[in-house]
Amino acid sequence: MNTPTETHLSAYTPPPFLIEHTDLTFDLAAEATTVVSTLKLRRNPKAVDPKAPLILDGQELELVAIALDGQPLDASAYTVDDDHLTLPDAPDAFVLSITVRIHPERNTALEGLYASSGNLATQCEAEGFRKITYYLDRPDVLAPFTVRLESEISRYPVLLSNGNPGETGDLPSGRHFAVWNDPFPKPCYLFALVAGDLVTLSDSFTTMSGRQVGLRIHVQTHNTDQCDHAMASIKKSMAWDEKVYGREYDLEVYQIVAVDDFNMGAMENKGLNIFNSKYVLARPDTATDTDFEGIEGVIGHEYFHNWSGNRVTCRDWFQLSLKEGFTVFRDQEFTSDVTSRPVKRIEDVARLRTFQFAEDGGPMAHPVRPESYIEINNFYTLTVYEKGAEVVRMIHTLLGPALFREGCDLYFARHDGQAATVEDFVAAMSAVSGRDFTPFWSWYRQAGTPVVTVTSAFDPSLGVCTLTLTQSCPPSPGQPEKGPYLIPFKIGALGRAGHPLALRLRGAHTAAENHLIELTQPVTEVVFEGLNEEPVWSLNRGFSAPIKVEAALDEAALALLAGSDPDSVNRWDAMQQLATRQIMGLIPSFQGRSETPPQVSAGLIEAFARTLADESLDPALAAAALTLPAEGYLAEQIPYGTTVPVVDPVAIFEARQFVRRSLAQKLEEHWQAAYERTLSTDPYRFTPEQTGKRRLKNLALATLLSLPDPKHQTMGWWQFEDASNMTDQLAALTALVHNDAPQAAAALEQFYAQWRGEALVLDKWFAIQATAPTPGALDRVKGLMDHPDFSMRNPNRMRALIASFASGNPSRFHEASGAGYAFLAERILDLNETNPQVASRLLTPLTRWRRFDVERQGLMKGALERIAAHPNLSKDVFEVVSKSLKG
Ligand code: B3K
Ligand code: ZN
Repeated sequence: MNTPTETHLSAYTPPPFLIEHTDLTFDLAAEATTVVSTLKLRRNPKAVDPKAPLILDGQELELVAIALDGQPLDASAYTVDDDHLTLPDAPDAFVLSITVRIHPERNTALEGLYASSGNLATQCEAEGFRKITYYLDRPDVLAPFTVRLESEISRYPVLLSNGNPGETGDLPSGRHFAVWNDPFPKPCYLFALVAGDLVTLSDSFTTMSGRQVGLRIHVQTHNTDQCDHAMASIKKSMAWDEKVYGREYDLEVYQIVAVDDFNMGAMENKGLNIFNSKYVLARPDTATDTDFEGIEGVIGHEYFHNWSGNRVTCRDWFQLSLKEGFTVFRDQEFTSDVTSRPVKRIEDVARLRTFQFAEDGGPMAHPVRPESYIEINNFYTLTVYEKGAEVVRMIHTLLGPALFREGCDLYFARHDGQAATVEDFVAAMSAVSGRDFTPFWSWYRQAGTPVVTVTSAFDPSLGVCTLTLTQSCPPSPGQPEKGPYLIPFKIGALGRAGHPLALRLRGAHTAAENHLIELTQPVTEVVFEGLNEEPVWSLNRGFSAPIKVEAALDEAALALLAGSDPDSVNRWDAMQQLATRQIMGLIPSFQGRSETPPQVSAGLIEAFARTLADESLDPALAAAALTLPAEGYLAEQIPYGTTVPVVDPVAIFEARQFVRRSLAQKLEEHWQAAYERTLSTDPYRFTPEQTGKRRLKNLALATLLSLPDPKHQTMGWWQFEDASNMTDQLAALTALVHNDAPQAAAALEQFYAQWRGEALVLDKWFAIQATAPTPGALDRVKGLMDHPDFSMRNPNRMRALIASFASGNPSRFHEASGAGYAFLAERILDLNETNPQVASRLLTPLTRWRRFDVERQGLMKGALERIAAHPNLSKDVFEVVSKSLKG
């Protein structure tokens, strides 16, 4: 293989040609589809070279015909290679007509036009349109589209594309056609078409200016009873974007199609969103609370893209976070408003700290706005999405909600119909606030997680407390030195009795319980005066910046914050820190490096007891506080560097399990009481009240089942059998299987028999078995690969088994033999050619090889080297493997 080339942000130039109108005609069939494109082209007055050739992108296309202004082009007038069609002497303005043939049925990469369950669907972002026809496949070339679809009626009765519906009709020989017009200029990555045997559920929404918009969800016949929640979510999203951002929908119809084979979650194609069915289908008995929340959030996300992404799109793929970070921020706020703000924030913070921080510390670390890539699909990351959202959130914090809204309005007004940059977004925020964002830019340009170290010096005689805040950021690949960040750091403090302290800054006249300190220098000193007692600091409240905070808070201080901090995130975090310290402290005992028998501290037990007994606490927040930090988060707490200590996933698992069992045993009655008081016979509803109770109840169940006690196991079995909703049924099944209860096998069998016809539920059945930390996990996974319901080709099913095992079962995946690594490497090579995007994602656990002991390092590196040596590596896999071995 030739080494793939890198694309650099610094090499951006405007497109040499623009497209004034795009006209497409499809003659659709899975075996062979013919695409006729008619492009109205003209030279871009902003082109660097006014004589540049026209170079269209195209891959895996059979060129059938090509004509310029209606005249067939002579073969000498153009060249074709694997990736391009080039016209060296293109005129200044002309119409180019190209006919190509493609083969959706052979498309296993699920990018471009492909077949799924007998239907046809597209996925074009980032660079999939070039697999449909020759085109200027870059986001800064925008055109209105007219699309005509033709097919057999019986095979594809429903024909959909972007925009507003146009003419439809029958054709001879049992065929029909449909025309779609999208008046809003768009880049081709937002193009979509769907053809298939689908049922359409219709509803409508009246926009703030009184226009009626048709809402349509298209699904396979057997799924029609699982769309109510999705439809309600669309309406909520539309109403929310009007209320909070003043953004109105712009077409006559808004459509969603659910497909079973999809590489990621969903896609915001203009007016025709295509979704992984996982993010559409839900019924109380088939979907969990988490699924319901995921659907609402993803529907919101894709809908919000209509403005942040579609009406204003990205100039180039380096600007990806311009639409993704911003839209994640928007969907997070939406979910906060329609569910529970503190619970949502805690979930997001936990995910960011566990997964994004790990990415930031690994070989694939990159800034929110990367400077180069080999394969852009590798950059749809937690950094671009979740850290990108945190960056927007910090702007929101610095400006306050009113100015932030003004900034958004200005950004949309200035750039509607354009392809914009991160600079444009920040410039709008700067214009409305008069603020200089120069010191803020580190967040977009530097990779890595900044660390803020806090020391506090209290002088009781003067009543003065000095906080010294020191920021730094560790090196990351290609960025050995980092400049300082502008960090919005929210703080408050409690007195020893747990009451909030009013804090007065030196020189200020008034005191406040909350302060927003802007750190811009490597070291900042802040002095508070008039204090009667030493403050217990509550730092980075609300997780106001995506950083690591290092402060030497003792156990008593953490216990105080865990019980009394008015900031929900920090109250939760204090409990996490208590538990983290406890578990980390026990690791040596489980590595045979400590003589003293392991023991759980009285302080932690007391803190858990208090939380469990506090009936006034929101059950959802109680559950969050009582959930032990995830193994991945614990691994993150071990310092980075080449010397010991190193991550030992087996000892982490055992230490965590020991703490869980000890808390179960010592507080058995508390857990039992919490379980009983959260039981309910109310019919299932997806409300914050109900989901909070179920969460606490199912945490209590899982904790109790960690004790091998027949009484609890029987309780688990009853819940499994009696459950009236999937949240409770799945929680019981997981508790039985993961704790190896005697009922586990029967429950698995019964669950399979009950749900074998529901693909999404069956995914859960595979995932539970793949993540069970019980012995023989790898053999189980291998065995399940032979199950008649398993398929490597369906991304959801593949992830349910393979990715769940590799990323969700660390103690078994990392078994010392290295068999897990060898297994994963084989699966990656399996998918390398058929579905490179998905293959590349599977690499994540192996990229972290430097964090482990010498033996594991050798085995993981060996697995990576085996992949690297493969002769036909896709760009996707090549990039991640080579950066992992180097970085
Ligand atoms: N924009 C799409 C993601 C496309 C991924 C391409 N590999 C979904 C989203 O973020 O809304
Ligand atoms: Zn998105």
